[in-house]
Amino acid sequence: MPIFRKIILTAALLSGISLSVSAQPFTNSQKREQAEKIKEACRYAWKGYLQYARGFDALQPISKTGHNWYATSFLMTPLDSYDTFVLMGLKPEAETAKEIVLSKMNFDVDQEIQLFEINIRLLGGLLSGYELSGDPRFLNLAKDLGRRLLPAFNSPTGMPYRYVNLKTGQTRDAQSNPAEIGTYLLEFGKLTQYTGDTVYYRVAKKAAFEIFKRRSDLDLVGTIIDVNTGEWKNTECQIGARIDSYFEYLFKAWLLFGDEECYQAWIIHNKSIKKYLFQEVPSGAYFTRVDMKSGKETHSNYGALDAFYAGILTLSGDVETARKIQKGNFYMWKKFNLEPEEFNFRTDSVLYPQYPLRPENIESCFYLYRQTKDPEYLRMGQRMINDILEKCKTDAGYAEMKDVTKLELSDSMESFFIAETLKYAYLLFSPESKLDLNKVVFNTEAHPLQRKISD
Ligand code: DMJ
Repeated sequence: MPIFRKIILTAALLSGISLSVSAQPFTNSQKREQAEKIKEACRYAWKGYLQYARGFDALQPISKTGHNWYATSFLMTPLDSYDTFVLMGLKPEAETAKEIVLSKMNFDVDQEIQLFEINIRLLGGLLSGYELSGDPRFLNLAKDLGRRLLPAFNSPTGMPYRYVNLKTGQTRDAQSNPAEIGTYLLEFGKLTQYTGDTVYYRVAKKAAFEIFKRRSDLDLVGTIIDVNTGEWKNTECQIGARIDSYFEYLFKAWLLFGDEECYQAWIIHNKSIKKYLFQEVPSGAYFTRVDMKSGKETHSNYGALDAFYAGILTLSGDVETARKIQKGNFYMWKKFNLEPEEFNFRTDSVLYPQYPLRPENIESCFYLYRQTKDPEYLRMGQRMINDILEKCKTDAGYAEMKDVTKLELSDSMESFFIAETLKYAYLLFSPESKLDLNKVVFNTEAHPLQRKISD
């Protein structure tokens, strides 16, 4: 039996969870209609990019201009979007995105880049692009980029600096965080598979385990750490910004490569996350923030990024906890009709009101629906994606919400909107045959990576 199903079924049996539906099922034609609507939105967002920002990293959908992260464009939107177009069967869009990337991408530039973002969006996108298309030019670019990222790991601890120059290898910024240190296992593991060079997985794993070995006696980690000294600079533990994908990759490195040490590390962290961070209040369950040493609550903030953890719990077989968290996730969405970046789940008040088109809440719905087939998650996903498509639409694409309480838009459409938000929403309403979760693992930017090398 495939491992994913095996974990799920065993966990469901052990916890006595009923997999039966608890609400009216969606008909296939309702699902198809919703999937088509999302596909159409994807075409629309891409059309805006091509018309106003072709060749740039991203579209600014209000000023109708292009935006680059750095002095030179790294074609974030076309590369991040390519596999979404392939999964949606949008052939002309996929061809154009591929052509833009393969004809223009150049990493031989004297440019300092942020390691984490370039890894999850570009390296992840190139690797999934290669696996989906078989075009070796994607793989050659991935190898070239991977080699240029390696100098970042030359710190006294082996934890990477936040920035590295693609040409000179010069590094900068030792004040980093678990997410920016521990989110390379999947992409670098794939590079090791494809190049035969063990250095990639070795540095990625060392970096993640340098964090793990500095966990507190409570098995928690902090938010900021100095990669030169290995000293924690901020000891607040939470599962959102700056830590999130460190936990995600420990679990997924096991799912993708069968790495038992990563799995054990995740089990240890997850046990403590559930013990010290998990909180139930009348509106639902949330993960709070605590000091990594005392376990005492520091801030009862919860937000859009934290919502991903229900998906990881689902993948790990803990559907019972995932369902509770998803109830909180959806409450946060409904309360503001678009989730805020952070709110205080104890006082029910907004802390950071923006919504930059993030995917995590819908992503968790996708995993929960795949596992339970409970139409409740289709309803949640439908409400969320339709809110986005209605409230964030502009003449040229979709825009970030500056303030969910005032419905004011701001001039940005992040590349993860097509890469992740629309992809997970589409997959939620599509037949399972579109994407087999036994065969792929999504990186944290929703780039599907195959569990076996196909050539
Ligand atoms: C994405 O770039 C990735 O999902 C990352 O792990 C977190 N932030 C954004 C989406 O919200």
